[in-house]
Amino acid sequence: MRLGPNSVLPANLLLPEYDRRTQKAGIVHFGIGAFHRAHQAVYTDDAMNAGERDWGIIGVSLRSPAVAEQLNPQDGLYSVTERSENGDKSRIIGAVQKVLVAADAPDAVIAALASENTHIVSFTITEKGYCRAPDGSLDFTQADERSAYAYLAAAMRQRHTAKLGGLTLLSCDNLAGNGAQLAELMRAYLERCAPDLVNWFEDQCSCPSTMVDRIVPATTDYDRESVAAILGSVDQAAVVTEPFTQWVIQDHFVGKRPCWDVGGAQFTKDVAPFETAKLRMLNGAHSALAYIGLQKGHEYVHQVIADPHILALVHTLMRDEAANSLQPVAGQNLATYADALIARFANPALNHRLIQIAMDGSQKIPQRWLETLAYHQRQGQECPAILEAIAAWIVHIRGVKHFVDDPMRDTFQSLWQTAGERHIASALFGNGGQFAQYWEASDKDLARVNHWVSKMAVAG
Ligand code: CS2
Repeated sequence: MRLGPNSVLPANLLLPEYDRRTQKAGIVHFGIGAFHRAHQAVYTDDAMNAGERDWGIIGVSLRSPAVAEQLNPQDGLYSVTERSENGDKSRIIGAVQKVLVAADAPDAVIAALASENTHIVSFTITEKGYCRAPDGSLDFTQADERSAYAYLAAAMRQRHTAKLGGLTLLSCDNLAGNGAQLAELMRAYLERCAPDLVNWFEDQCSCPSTMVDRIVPATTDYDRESVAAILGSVDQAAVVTEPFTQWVIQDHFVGKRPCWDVGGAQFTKDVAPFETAKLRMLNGAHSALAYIGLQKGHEYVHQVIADPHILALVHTLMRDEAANSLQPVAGQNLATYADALIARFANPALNHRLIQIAMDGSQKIPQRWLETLAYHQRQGQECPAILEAIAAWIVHIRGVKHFVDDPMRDTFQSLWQTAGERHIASALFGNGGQFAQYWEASDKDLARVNHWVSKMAVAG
């Protein structure tokens, strides 16, 4: 039996405590993958369990029907299972009302965005979903009529004409200054495609920054089976996650917002210290674990962290390199943070695949590694751990051992072909290199990376 409103579920399971049928949808969410379902949707469910109303979520997938096919037959219901050494703890989330596939139902997406009930549009579209050119500006070859920007612009026009209020656009992706970036990119889109809406957007809409954190491995068949054993129903939209969750949100909303703080979210004036620490320490270490671990033949994060050499490298990367590039604010203890991250990575029950983290490195490494490298370069300091990680990434993007899932895959293939093992690091990070705008490596750094690249390439 498939999970749905009529499922008979175990008595100890936490269920939505509000009448789902009478809730209006206050949120439209782009990119309703596992991360959103294990994170923002849970905070929204908590808020409605605490008595808030009309914060139902309409999920949007831009192209793929997969999540719609998982969730719609279940009336939007799904389970979140927290998995640790101590076992599994599941609950049912009722916040999601339905999923629209924009490519199939563009007008329904625009209508949802333009509805007077909608106050917040949130995003987990991954780094590449923002359609940025390498210099960070909007790339109009990607930002076409199938991008989130086009649906937003069409809806903004309707809201403007109908004299409805603006929207809060809430980026929940791992970008540095994600709100500010989204504001820039949206404005650039409007300037070209709907210039008469630019002022309305600037006056009526806001784009708060957020730091989101929860490790959510892609759901596997094994996960779905083990969750079915708990629920007594088959949940095609099940998500399995770690117990830890964190959400820090810049308190800059143009309309109403749910009391996400009842579920532990923090509203604050300035997210940057939390966001930068998370990107450079957690995500920076994650990417290093992924590329180095894959080189060494590992499959999961917890396996790599058990390797003493890599654990030492991750300590150096987090403490000496990432944390030392940050200015902690009151209440932020970066040493404790690093320890907590290592403990989370070591969760043996989670089975977080390295290849999942290795995806889209071109979109991730600027904010995870290169900003840290550039900071220390200005101070005249070295970052041996990140340099070793860079070498592992360079070997990864050659695509010999693993498929390179990255929008710059073709560029990387041809760079490797023309530059070869001896010059590839320079083609990427040397003067005029692909990523030199973020960090231009010194000759000494290049020599170090080259040394590692040839060592790792020999090791296979
Ligand atoms: C990971 C993140 O896949 C990745 O690149 O580093 O998804 C990470 O698990 C989350 O940011 C944790 O909050």
